[in-house]
Amino acid sequence: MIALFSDTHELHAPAFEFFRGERVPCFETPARAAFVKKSLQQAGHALRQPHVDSRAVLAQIHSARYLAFLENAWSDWLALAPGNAGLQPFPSVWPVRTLRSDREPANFVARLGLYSMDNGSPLSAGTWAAAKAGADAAASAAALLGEGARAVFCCSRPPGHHAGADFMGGYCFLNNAAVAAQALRNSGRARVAVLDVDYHHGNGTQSIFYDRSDVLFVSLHGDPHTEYPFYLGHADETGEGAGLGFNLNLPLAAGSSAGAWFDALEQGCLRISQFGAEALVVSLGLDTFEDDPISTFALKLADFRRLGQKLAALGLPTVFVLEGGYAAEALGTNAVEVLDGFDQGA
Ligand code: Q9C
Ligand code: ZN
Repeated sequence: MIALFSDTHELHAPAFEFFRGERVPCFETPARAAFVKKSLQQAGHALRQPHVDSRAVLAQIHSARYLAFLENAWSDWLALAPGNAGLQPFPSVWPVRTLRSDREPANFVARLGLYSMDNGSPLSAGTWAAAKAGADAAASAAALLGEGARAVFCCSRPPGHHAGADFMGGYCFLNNAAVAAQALRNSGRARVAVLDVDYHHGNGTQSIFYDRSDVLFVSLHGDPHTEYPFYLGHADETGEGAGLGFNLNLPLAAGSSAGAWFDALEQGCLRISQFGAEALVVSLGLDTFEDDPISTFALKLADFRRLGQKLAALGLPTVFVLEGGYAAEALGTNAVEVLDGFDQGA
Protein backbone atom coordinates (compact mmCIF):
# COMPACT_ATOMS: atom_id res chain seq x y z
CA MET A 1 0.00 0.00 0.00
CA ILE A 2 1.19 3.54 -0.72
CA ALA A 3 2.07 5.40 2.49
CA LEU A 4 2.44 9.18 2.58
CA PHE A 5 5.01 10.53 5.00
CA SER A 6 6.59 13.94 5.55
CA ASP A 7 9.34 14.73 8.07
CA THR A 8 7.52 18.01 8.72
CA HIS A 9 5.52 16.25 11.46
CA GLU A 10 8.63 16.57 13.67
CA LEU A 11 8.10 20.33 13.89
CA HIS A 12 5.08 19.77 16.15
CA ALA A 13 6.84 18.83 19.35
CA PRO A 14 5.34 20.33 22.50
CA ALA A 15 7.17 19.41 25.70
CA PHE A 16 4.26 18.68 28.03
CA GLU A 17 0.50 18.59 28.42
CA PHE A 18 -1.89 18.70 31.33
CA PHE A 19 -3.28 15.40 32.57
CA ARG A 20 -5.40 15.24 35.72
CA GLY A 21 -4.24 18.73 36.55
CA GLU A 22 -0.56 17.83 36.40
CA ARG A 23 2.13 18.61 33.85
CA VAL A 24 3.09 15.35 32.14
CA PRO A 25 5.16 14.52 29.04
CA CYS A 26 3.06 14.58 25.87
CA PHE A 27 1.38 11.33 24.83
CA GLU A 28 1.20 12.53 21.22
CA THR A 29 4.91 12.61 20.27
CA PRO A 30 7.12 12.68 17.14
CA ALA A 31 8.31 9.19 18.14
CA ARG A 32 4.85 7.85 17.25
CA ALA A 33 5.20 8.64 13.56
CA ALA A 34 8.84 7.52 13.58
CA PHE A 35 7.82 4.08 14.86
CA VAL A 36 5.11 3.80 12.21
CA LYS A 37 7.55 4.86 9.49
CA LYS A 38 10.05 2.22 10.64
CA SER A 39 7.41 -0.54 10.65
CA LEU A 40 6.14 0.51 7.21
CA GLN A 41 9.66 0.33 5.78
CA GLN A 42 10.38 -3.03 7.41
CA ALA A 43 7.16 -4.40 5.90
CA GLY A 44 8.10 -3.11 2.43
CA HIS A 45 5.47 -0.40 2.01
CA ALA A 46 6.48 2.37 -0.41
CA LEU A 47 6.84 5.77 1.29
CA ARG A 48 6.04 8.91 -0.70
CA GLN A 49 5.84 12.62 0.08
CA PRO A 50 2.50 14.45 0.01
CA HIS A 51 2.31 16.31 -3.34
CA VAL A 52 -1.00 18.22 -3.23
CA ASP A 53 -1.54 21.61 -1.53
CA SER A 54 -4.64 21.20 0.65
CA ARG A 55 -5.32 24.91 1.14
CA ALA A 56 -8.44 25.08 -1.08
CA VAL A 57 -9.96 22.02 0.60
CA LEU A 58 -9.04 23.33 4.06
CA ALA A 59 -11.09 26.44 3.27
CA GLN A 60 -14.11 24.16 2.66
CA ILE A 61 -13.65 22.40 6.01
CA HIS A 62 -12.42 25.08 8.43
CA SER A 63 -13.49 28.70 8.95
CA ALA A 64 -11.27 31.39 7.49
CA ARG A 65 -10.76 33.04 10.87
CA TYR A 66 -9.73 29.75 12.53
CA LEU A 67 -7.22 28.98 9.76
CA ALA A 68 -5.76 32.49 10.06
CA PHE A 69 -5.54 32.08 13.84
CA LEU A 70 -3.76 28.75 13.60
CA GLU A 71 -1.31 29.81 10.92
CA ASN A 72 -0.26 32.88 12.93
CA ALA A 73 -0.61 31.41 16.41
CA TRP A 74 3.07 30.92 17.21
CA SER A 75 4.19 34.35 16.01
CA ASP A 76 1.27 35.97 17.89
CA TRP A 77 2.29 34.04 21.01
CA LEU A 78 5.89 35.25 20.67
CA ALA A 79 4.66 38.82 20.22
CA LEU A 80 2.57 38.65 23.40
CA ALA A 81 5.46 38.71 25.89
CA PRO A 82 9.26 38.38 25.90
CA GLY A 83 10.33 34.87 26.87
CA ASN A 84 7.32 33.15 25.35
CA ALA A 85 9.55 31.18 22.96
CA GLY A 86 10.39 28.82 25.83
CA LEU A 87 6.81 28.52 27.06
CA GLN A 88 3.76 26.71 25.74
CA PRO A 89 0.47 28.52 25.25
CA PHE A 90 -2.67 27.06 26.86
CA PRO A 91 -6.16 28.56 26.97
CA SER A 92 -7.53 29.67 30.32
CA VAL A 93 -10.98 31.10 29.47
CA TRP A 94 -13.58 29.58 27.14
CA PRO A 95 -16.76 31.14 25.69
CA VAL A 96 -19.21 28.66 27.21
CA ARG A 97 -22.99 29.22 27.21
CA THR A 98 -24.04 32.91 27.65
CA LEU A 99 -20.60 34.18 26.52
CA ARG A 100 -20.08 35.49 22.98
CA SER A 101 -18.05 33.63 20.39
CA ASP A 102 -18.94 35.88 17.45
CA ARG A 103 -16.47 38.60 18.47
CA GLU A 104 -12.81 37.64 18.23
CA PRO A 105 -10.80 39.16 21.10
CA ALA A 106 -7.45 40.82 20.37
CA ASN A 107 -5.71 39.07 23.28
CA PHE A 108 -3.93 35.93 22.04
CA VAL A 109 -4.80 33.71 25.01
CA ALA A 110 -8.44 34.78 24.75
CA ARG A 111 -8.42 33.82 21.07
CA LEU A 112 -6.79 30.51 22.03
CA GLY A 113 -9.79 29.86 24.32
CA LEU A 114 -12.21 30.82 21.56
CA TYR A 115 -10.60 28.28 19.20
CA SER A 116 -9.98 25.41 21.68
CA MET A 117 -12.28 22.77 23.15
CA ASP A 118 -9.82 21.73 25.88
CA ASN A 119 -6.53 22.56 27.61
CA GLY A 120 -5.01 19.30 26.40
CA SER A 121 -3.70 20.40 23.01
CA PRO A 122 -0.40 22.26 23.35
CA LEU A 123 0.88 24.34 20.45
CA SER A 124 4.55 24.50 19.51
CA ALA A 125 6.56 26.52 17.00
CA GLY A 126 5.94 24.13 14.10
CA THR A 127 2.35 23.13 14.80
CA TRP A 128 0.90 24.84 11.73
CA ALA A 129 3.57 23.42 9.40
CA ALA A 130 3.12 19.88 10.76
CA ALA A 131 -0.68 20.03 10.69
CA LYS A 132 -0.63 21.50 7.16
CA ALA A 133 1.62 18.66 5.97
CA GLY A 134 -0.94 16.20 7.37
CA ALA A 135 -3.77 17.93 5.52
CA ASP A 136 -1.64 17.91 2.36
CA ALA A 137 -1.19 14.16 2.80
CA ALA A 138 -4.98 13.72 3.07
CA ALA A 139 -5.57 15.74 -0.11
CA SER A 140 -2.75 13.84 -1.84
CA ALA A 141 -4.26 10.49 -0.84
CA ALA A 142 -7.59 11.49 -2.42
CA ALA A 143 -5.74 12.47 -5.60
CA LEU A 144 -3.96 9.10 -5.69
CA LEU A 145 -7.30 7.28 -5.44
CA GLY A 146 -8.37 9.36 -8.45
CA GLU A 147 -5.38 7.95 -10.29
CA GLY A 148 -6.53 4.43 -9.52
CA ALA A 149 -4.84 3.54 -6.23
CA ARG A 150 -6.90 1.05 -4.21
CA ALA A 151 -5.78 2.45 -0.85
CA VAL A 152 -3.40 5.03 0.61
CA PHE A 153 -2.22 5.43 4.21
CA CYS A 154 -1.45 8.91 5.56
CA CYS A 155 1.29 8.48 8.16
CA SER A 156 0.85 11.93 9.63
CA ARG A 157 0.60 13.70 12.97
CA PRO A 158 -0.73 15.63 14.80
CA PRO A 159 -4.05 13.76 14.47
CA GLY A 160 -7.21 15.52 13.29
CA HIS A 161 -10.57 13.99 14.22
CA HIS A 162 -11.29 16.15 17.28
CA ALA A 163 -10.73 19.39 15.31
CA GLY A 164 -13.97 21.03 14.17
CA ALA A 165 -14.66 23.75 11.62
CA ASP A 166 -13.36 26.42 13.99
CA PHE A 167 -11.66 24.73 16.91
CA MET A 168 -8.76 22.54 17.95
CA GLY A 169 -8.69 19.95 20.74
CA GLY A 170 -7.66 16.43 21.72
CA TYR A 171 -4.17 16.92 20.17
CA CYS A 172 -5.87 17.83 16.84
CA PHE A 173 -5.63 21.05 14.79
CA LEU A 174 -6.71 20.37 11.19
CA ASN A 175 -9.22 17.63 10.43
CA ASN A 176 -7.31 15.41 8.02
CA ALA A 177 -10.09 12.84 7.62
CA ALA A 178 -12.55 15.60 6.72
CA VAL A 179 -10.06 16.99 4.21
CA ALA A 180 -9.73 13.55 2.60
CA ALA A 181 -13.51 13.07 2.47
CA GLN A 182 -14.11 16.54 1.00
CA ALA A 183 -11.33 16.11 -1.56
CA LEU A 184 -12.93 12.81 -2.63
CA ARG A 185 -16.29 14.59 -2.98
CA ASN A 186 -14.61 17.34 -5.03
CA SER A 187 -13.20 14.72 -7.38
CA GLY A 188 -16.69 13.50 -8.19
CA ARG A 189 -17.43 10.66 -5.79
CA ALA A 190 -21.08 11.25 -4.87
CA ARG A 191 -21.13 9.52 -1.49
CA VAL A 192 -18.16 9.19 0.87
CA ALA A 193 -18.17 7.32 4.19
CA VAL A 194 -15.90 8.20 7.10
CA LEU A 195 -15.38 5.32 9.53
CA ASP A 196 -13.71 6.43 12.76
CA VAL A 197 -12.20 3.56 14.77
CA ASP A 198 -10.14 5.68 17.18
CA TYR A 199 -10.89 4.97 20.87
CA HIS A 200 -12.26 8.51 21.21
CA HIS A 201 -15.33 9.83 19.43
CA GLY A 202 -14.45 11.92 16.37
CA ASN A 203 -16.45 14.93 17.47
CA GLY A 204 -14.81 17.26 14.96
CA THR A 205 -15.56 15.08 11.95
CA GLN A 206 -19.13 14.46 13.12
CA SER A 207 -19.79 18.16 13.56
CA ILE A 208 -18.30 19.10 10.18
CA PHE A 209 -20.60 16.71 8.28
CA TYR A 210 -23.58 16.66 10.65
CA ASP A 211 -26.03 18.40 8.29
CA ARG A 212 -24.84 16.66 5.12
CA SER A 213 -26.19 13.54 3.40
CA ASP A 214 -23.23 13.16 1.01
CA VAL A 215 -20.76 12.21 3.75
CA LEU A 216 -21.78 9.46 6.16
CA PHE A 217 -20.00 9.49 9.53
CA VAL A 218 -19.77 6.24 11.50
CA SER A 219 -17.83 6.05 14.77
CA LEU A 220 -16.96 3.28 17.26
CA HIS A 221 -15.66 4.69 20.53
CA GLY A 222 -15.59 4.71 24.30
CA ASP A 223 -18.93 5.89 25.69
CA PRO A 224 -18.73 9.68 26.20
CA HIS A 225 -20.57 9.23 29.48
CA THR A 226 -17.14 8.38 30.92
CA GLU A 227 -14.64 8.90 28.08
CA TYR A 228 -13.15 11.92 26.29
CA PRO A 229 -14.49 14.04 24.55
CA PHE A 230 -17.50 13.66 26.94
CA TYR A 231 -19.80 16.18 25.25
CA LEU A 232 -20.48 14.39 21.95
CA GLY A 233 -20.63 10.84 20.65
CA HIS A 234 -23.94 9.50 22.01
CA ALA A 235 -26.06 7.02 20.06
CA ASP A 236 -28.95 9.49 19.72
CA GLU A 237 -26.87 11.84 17.54
CA THR A 238 -28.15 10.84 14.10
CA GLY A 239 -27.62 14.00 12.03
CA GLU A 240 -29.73 17.07 11.37
CA GLY A 241 -31.52 18.66 8.42
CA ALA A 242 -30.42 17.01 5.18
CA GLY A 243 -27.93 15.03 7.25
CA LEU A 244 -30.58 13.30 9.37
CA GLY A 245 -29.82 9.57 9.28
CA PHE A 246 -26.25 10.06 8.03
CA ASN A 247 -24.48 9.96 11.40
CA LEU A 248 -24.06 6.69 13.29
CA ASN A 249 -22.45 6.56 16.72
CA LEU A 250 -21.68 3.18 18.27
CA PRO A 251 -20.48 3.99 21.80
CA LEU A 252 -19.11 1.09 23.85
CA ALA A 253 -18.69 1.00 27.61
CA ALA A 254 -15.16 1.62 28.87
CA GLY A 255 -13.43 -1.73 29.25
CA SER A 256 -15.42 -3.41 26.45
CA SER A 257 -14.03 -6.63 24.97
CA ALA A 258 -12.63 -7.07 21.48
CA GLY A 259 -15.69 -9.22 20.70
CA ALA A 260 -18.06 -6.37 21.51
CA TRP A 261 -15.88 -4.02 19.46
CA PHE A 262 -16.01 -6.27 16.36
CA ASP A 263 -19.80 -6.62 16.74
CA ALA A 264 -20.05 -2.81 16.57
CA LEU A 265 -17.66 -2.75 13.60
CA GLU A 266 -19.98 -5.15 11.78
CA GLN A 267 -22.92 -2.79 12.35
CA GLY A 268 -20.89 0.16 11.11
CA CYS A 269 -19.78 -1.70 7.98
CA LEU A 270 -23.37 -2.74 7.21
CA ARG A 271 -24.46 0.91 7.36
CA ILE A 272 -21.62 1.94 5.02
CA SER A 273 -22.60 -0.74 2.49
CA GLN A 274 -26.26 0.25 2.67
CA PHE A 275 -25.30 3.92 2.16
CA GLY A 276 -23.74 3.07 -1.20
CA ALA A 277 -20.42 4.75 -0.46
CA GLU A 278 -18.15 5.30 -3.46
CA ALA A 279 -15.08 5.82 -1.28
CA LEU A 280 -14.07 5.25 2.34
CA VAL A 281 -11.98 7.32 4.72
CA VAL A 282 -10.80 5.50 7.84
CA SER A 283 -9.84 7.58 10.86
CA LEU A 284 -7.30 5.03 12.01
CA GLY A 285 -6.78 5.54 15.70
CA LEU A 286 -4.97 2.62 17.31
CA ASP A 287 -5.60 3.64 20.91
CA THR A 288 -8.05 0.70 21.08
CA PHE A 289 -4.91 -1.40 21.75
CA GLU A 290 -4.87 -3.33 25.04
CA ASP A 291 -1.70 -1.55 26.23
CA ASP A 292 -2.71 1.99 25.32
CA PRO A 293 -1.85 4.26 28.28
CA ILE A 294 -4.96 6.50 28.08
CA SER A 295 -7.66 4.11 26.82
CA THR A 296 -9.52 1.01 28.04
CA PHE A 297 -10.33 -1.27 25.10
CA ALA A 298 -8.56 -4.59 24.62
CA LEU A 299 -7.57 -5.07 20.97
CA LYS A 300 -4.47 -7.21 20.38
CA LEU A 301 -2.05 -7.29 17.47
CA ALA A 302 -4.03 -10.00 15.62
CA ASP A 303 -7.24 -7.96 15.99
CA PHE A 304 -5.70 -5.19 13.91
CA ARG A 305 -5.12 -7.58 11.01
CA ARG A 306 -8.75 -8.69 11.33
CA LEU A 307 -9.80 -5.03 11.23
CA GLY A 308 -7.88 -4.53 7.98
CA GLN A 309 -9.52 -7.59 6.45
CA LYS A 310 -13.00 -6.39 7.46
CA LEU A 311 -12.35 -3.00 5.88
CA ALA A 312 -11.09 -4.57 2.66
CA ALA A 313 -14.31 -6.56 2.44
CA LEU A 314 -16.21 -3.29 1.91
CA GLY A 315 -14.55 -3.25 -1.51
CA LEU A 316 -14.06 0.52 -1.58
CA PRO A 317 -11.18 2.80 -2.56
CA THR A 318 -9.86 3.74 0.87
CA VAL A 319 -7.86 6.51 2.51
CA PHE A 320 -6.42 5.62 5.93
CA VAL A 321 -5.56 8.59 8.14
CA LEU A 322 -3.53 8.05 11.31
CA GLU A 323 -5.30 9.40 14.41
CA GLY A 324 -4.52 8.38 18.02
CA GLY A 325 -2.55 5.51 19.55
CA TYR A 326 -0.17 6.20 22.41
CA ALA A 327 1.66 2.94 23.00
CA ALA A 328 4.24 4.46 20.67
CA GLU A 329 6.45 1.47 19.91
CA ALA A 330 3.51 -0.89 19.31
CA LEU A 331 1.78 1.75 17.18
CA GLY A 332 4.02 0.91 14.23
CA THR A 333 3.36 -2.83 14.22
CA ASN A 334 -0.35 -2.35 14.97
CA ALA A 335 -0.78 0.09 12.08
CA VAL A 336 1.04 -2.17 9.65
CA GLU A 337 -1.15 -5.11 10.72
CA VAL A 338 -4.24 -3.14 9.66
CA LEU A 339 -2.70 -2.21 6.31
CA ASP A 340 -1.38 -5.72 5.62
CA GLY A 341 -4.74 -7.19 6.62
CA PHE A 342 -6.38 -4.82 4.15
CA ASP A 343 -3.96 -5.67 1.33
CA GLN A 344 -4.43 -9.39 2.04
CA GLY A 345 -8.23 -9.07 2.06
CA ALA A 346 -8.40 -6.77 -0.98
N1 Q9C B 1 -4.63 15.91 28.36
C1 Q9C B 1 -6.75 11.35 20.01
O1 Q9C B 1 -6.69 10.15 20.27
N2 Q9C B 1 -7.30 13.59 26.93
N3 Q9C B 1 -6.90 12.27 20.96
C2 Q9C B 1 -6.05 13.09 27.40
C3 Q9C B 1 -5.78 15.21 28.70
C4 Q9C B 1 -7.39 13.85 25.53
C5 Q9C B 1 -6.97 11.88 22.36
C6 Q9C B 1 -5.61 13.70 28.68
C7 Q9C B 1 -7.33 12.63 24.66
C8 Q9C B 1 -7.35 13.01 23.21
C9 Q9C B 1 -6.62 11.82 18.62
ZN1 ZN C 1 -8.04 8.73 20.39
